[in-house]
Amino acid sequence: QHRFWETQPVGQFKDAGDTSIPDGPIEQPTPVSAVKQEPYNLPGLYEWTTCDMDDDHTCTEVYTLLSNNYVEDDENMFRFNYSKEFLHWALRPPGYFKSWHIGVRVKASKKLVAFITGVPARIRVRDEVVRMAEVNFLCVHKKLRSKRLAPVMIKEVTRRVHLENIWQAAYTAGVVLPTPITTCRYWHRSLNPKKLIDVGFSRLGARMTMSRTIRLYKLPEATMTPGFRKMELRDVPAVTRLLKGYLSQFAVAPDFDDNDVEHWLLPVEDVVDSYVVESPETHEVTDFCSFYTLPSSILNNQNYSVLKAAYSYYNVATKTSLLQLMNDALIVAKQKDYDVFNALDVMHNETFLKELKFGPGDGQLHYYLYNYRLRNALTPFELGLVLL
Ligand code: YNC
Ligand code: MG
Repeated sequence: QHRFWETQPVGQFKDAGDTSIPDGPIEQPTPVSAVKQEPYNLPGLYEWTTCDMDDDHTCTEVYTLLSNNYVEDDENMFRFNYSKEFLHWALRPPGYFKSWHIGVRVKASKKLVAFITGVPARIRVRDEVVRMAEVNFLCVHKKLRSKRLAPVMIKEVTRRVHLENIWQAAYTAGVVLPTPITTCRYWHRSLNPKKLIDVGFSRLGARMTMSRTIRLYKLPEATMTPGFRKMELRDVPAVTRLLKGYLSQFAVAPDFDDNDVEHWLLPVEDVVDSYVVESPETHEVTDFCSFYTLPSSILNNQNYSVLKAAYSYYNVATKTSLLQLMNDALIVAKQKDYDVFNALDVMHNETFLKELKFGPGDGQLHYYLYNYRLRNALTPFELGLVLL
């Protein structure tokens, strides 16, 4: 029933529980010279294009395709609305390959109708650091769905990843495919409960009034931890150290160096926000938290068109409690006018979700590895990886 995925080097459902198959790569690499040199064939009306994300016009075309055709919730009330600035950031990390930013155009009109991307990453799986592609932004225009275009796009990105001598990938999806390494849930913390209820994102609880609900989610005006401030360039080495220490305990996590931290965690306005706690006495950086900005378009509402959402990214608490650190993250998100703060139940997030009044969402997020088998699924709290 997975005509395409059954042909791919991924954990197959039929092998679940088979302990005779070892963990690790499913297929061995071939010499790069043996990788297919020509792109896969597309249906005749379409052509491949490499999207130059430094080109403002191309970036706008990608933005427009995604804003009209990318991921929606199950009830089709909201659709992710990644900003151009976000796409520019997400697709150009250290060592990125332009050739992994792949579009499909209509030959006649040159209209962009499909997209898929990879970016390079070093991901540690248990004791092994593996060069991988993080594959994201797979999108086929609504009018071209169910025509088996997605498998061609996945094969083409795979080919271009192989051409860089990389043989593994990590990705997430809302759909179940062979075979998740773990399944996570999003939790949501209301910051602007009135708007969230008005647009149908949340509902008034049983025996709750609007004013009681607003009071329930009220936050202090100012952050509470002494020394809590925005992360700066000079904090990169300390943040890298904190992250390395923290992420080492998870079964699957990125292996970040200073360059990665500078790219992925240094604040970019309306894209990624990071805060550190600098001890007022020793000036040591002891804690760190971050979130990224991913608005959703609100479909079919008279009063509102955008939901402003913050997504918990990487957080490390050593001196401050994680609870207090995340409460400060909520406070800054509220100050910056976000409507909701979202977090997955990965890493140690379980320890603050309920206490800080996050509620469980419907809809799950499945994590996958390509060409790397893990015999035993992980629990979400063994996972140290957040993909965008
Ligand atoms: C999906 N999300 O199962 P089977 S997440 C992977 N990820 O194959 P068709 C998916 N595969 O089951 P459509 C998938 N969704 O027959 C569907 N599939 O084996 C599989 N939605 O293809 C599906 N973006 O073209 C089936 O389907 C086959 O026209 C059917 O296109 C699918 O970015 C899609 O949700 C998702 O734009 C493009 O529905 C379309 O429906 C769409 O007939 C809205 O495809 C947006 C959306 C997905 C977001 C994401 C991660 C993608 C990961 C892809 C896998 C990467 C593997 C690693 C490659 C590098 C390897 C190295 C080394
Ligand atoms: Mg299709």
